[in-house]
Amino acid sequence: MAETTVNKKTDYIVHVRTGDRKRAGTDANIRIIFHDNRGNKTDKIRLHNVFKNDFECGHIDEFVIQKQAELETIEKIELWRDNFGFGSRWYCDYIIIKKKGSDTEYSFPIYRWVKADVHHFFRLHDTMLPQQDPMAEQRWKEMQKKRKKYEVAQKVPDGPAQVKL
Ligand SMILES: [Ca+2]
Repeated sequence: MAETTVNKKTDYIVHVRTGDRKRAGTDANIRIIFHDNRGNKTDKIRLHNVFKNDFECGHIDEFVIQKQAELETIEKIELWRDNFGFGSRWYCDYIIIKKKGSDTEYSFPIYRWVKADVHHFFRLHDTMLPQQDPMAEQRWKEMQKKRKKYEVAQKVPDGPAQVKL
């Protein structure tokens, strides 16, 4: 194994937005692994709040993930779900990860249906340059479209700041 071992642990804050389209919400179990730029990764993490119905249509859910490997730059996420519940299908808009106590956000635009029992890999959109992207041309174009959509969505919180000028 060429991977370096991460002994240091840290907590992460994860925000997940479920799409507001029809039947976007789910009760399925959502699991995720974070991968960093050095080949390190977290354990399998179940995104789950005990007393809350997570992943409902149009909602942003927050998860506090404790004591996971302290990664450097989170470059990639591995995301999957099971088939639990009626209408387990799930449309995810995006996932944003932060290390607790840090302002750096790792944003993963998704904007797609997450199929059951398939491990989906998503890359950090800020670092994805065409020349580094091993994915096919078609895939790249698709991601660019999603990225544009994501940026538009992100402009909403900036609105009032622009008005202040
Ligand atoms: Ca739910």
